[in-house]
Amino acid sequence: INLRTVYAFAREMYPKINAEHIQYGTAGFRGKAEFLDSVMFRMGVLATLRSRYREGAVIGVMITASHNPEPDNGVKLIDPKGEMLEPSWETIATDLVNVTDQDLEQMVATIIKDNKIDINSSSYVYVGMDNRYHSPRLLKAVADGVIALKGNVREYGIVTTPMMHYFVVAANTKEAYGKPTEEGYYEKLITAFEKIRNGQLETGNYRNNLIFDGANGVGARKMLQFIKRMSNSLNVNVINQGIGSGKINDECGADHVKVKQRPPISMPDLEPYSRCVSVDGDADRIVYFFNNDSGQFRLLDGDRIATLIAGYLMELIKSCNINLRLGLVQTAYANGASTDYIVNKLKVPVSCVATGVKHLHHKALEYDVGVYFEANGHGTVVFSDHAKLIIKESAQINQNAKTLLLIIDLINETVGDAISDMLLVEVILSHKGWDVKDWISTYEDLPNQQLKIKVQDRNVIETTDAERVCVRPKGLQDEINKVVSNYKCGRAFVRPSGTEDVVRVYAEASTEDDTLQLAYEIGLLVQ
Ligand code: 16G
Ligand code: ZN
Repeated sequence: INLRTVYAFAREMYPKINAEHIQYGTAGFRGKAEFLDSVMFRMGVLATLRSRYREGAVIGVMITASHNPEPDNGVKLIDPKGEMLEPSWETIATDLVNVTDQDLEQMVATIIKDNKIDINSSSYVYVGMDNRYHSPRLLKAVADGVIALKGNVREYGIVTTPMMHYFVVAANTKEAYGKPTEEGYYEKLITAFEKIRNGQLETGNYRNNLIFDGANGVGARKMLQFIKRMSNSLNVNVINQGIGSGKINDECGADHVKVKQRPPISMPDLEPYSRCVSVDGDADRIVYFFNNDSGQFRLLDGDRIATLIAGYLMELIKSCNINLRLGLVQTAYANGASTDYIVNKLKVPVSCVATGVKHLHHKALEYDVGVYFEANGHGTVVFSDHAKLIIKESAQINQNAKTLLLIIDLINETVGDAISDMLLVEVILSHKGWDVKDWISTYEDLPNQQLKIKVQDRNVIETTDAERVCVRPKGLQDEINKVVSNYKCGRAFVRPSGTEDVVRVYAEASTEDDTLQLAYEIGLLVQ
């Protein structure tokens, strides 16, 4: 391969037009779509190098800006087992997109040499995108990056982020994980879901109807595909489907519902306590919500989903008479009441880690069965090989262990998957015969408040202990402690955002007024 081609390609078709330094962060590269062409081309190059480095294993590339507004886009690489890109390659990615067009050829050569990559070996890159109008253009740039290095590329078109993770794992796994196709994905989830439901559609207070807010994103399209393929196991009414004038994530979707604490636009008139869900623009986050009989909006966020799933799995495992270590992983944003409920009522051990999916995922792998969720609705469950083996053995004699095996099939273990999470929640609610009123009455959330504080340099704030303790600037934590001690059930922390140029403040206390006051006082300390 002549690296000159790469250089010529880049200069001719994907010149770097923005000199601003950008960094491969928790969400990969994100920004205004018009500046991303050269980034995409180079990520196609990098994915091909990564595939060759991993001896030809399939590497995934997902083009999306998730819950961001429509003008934004972004790109993330998926490693062979469906996990996020390895941290040392995040640094390589950052270096590669920041060099000038003139230095690109040299940079590629350096990456090849440093990592001892056989440039003539085979490679495979899978690429998919969300339904933003600039995504097809950016997908072509990624594909051209692959082709510049004479790699193989498979284009999936419009898919959810978790679908891309599924395709990569399915392609790289030798055992029967599922087919690396869109149909294979539907088939795996729907088969598991319908086997678990076993024709039982409504039990106790559980009703079979659901409003699904698709955020005008790809989740809406895929939900419609699910509905087409499901026998009547679930009646889903999809709103914000992304047709007409609706913009992705605009006044709708999981982020809007969680942050603004109100329903999305285009809601039909509903009976009180009707079950509704919102997913985000690329369908890797989900929250539930409803209105009660006084018309008050109530949210069932990631914490609620996590406690529901962990409690159910705990029960199921106990009923199989098998011994597996189950744990729940949260972040500092988890409502204190949820942690209290899961530790003291359900007796499930909880660990707390720093914000960002990769930290949660990593920690969850330490358990036999690790449930993890961020309060914003991103989460899943991971099962160790040991756990799978034990459950399989038990399934030969135990019906509940058989159900557990189906649950494993229903779960997208690689990453949070809004649709898979939703199907799991539906299974649990129907099993318990619960409506949303039953679900929300398991515990009472503490009032909580978040603030964004603009500062000169957010990185002067350094934290430890899963972001719950501030170690720098010196003395700040003592001041925070002093303020917090004046509030009943008070808890607060500050951390620099990983995605915006702000410091975030989180506060919770026993009353709404106290919470507002506490957040305000902590905000003053940071400013
Ligand atoms: C990213 C993270 C998300 C986290 C958020 C926090 C991934 C895939 N996404 O979107 O998990 O909640 O950042 O943003 O890891 P912040 O640092 O600005 O608060
Ligand atoms: Zn997302």
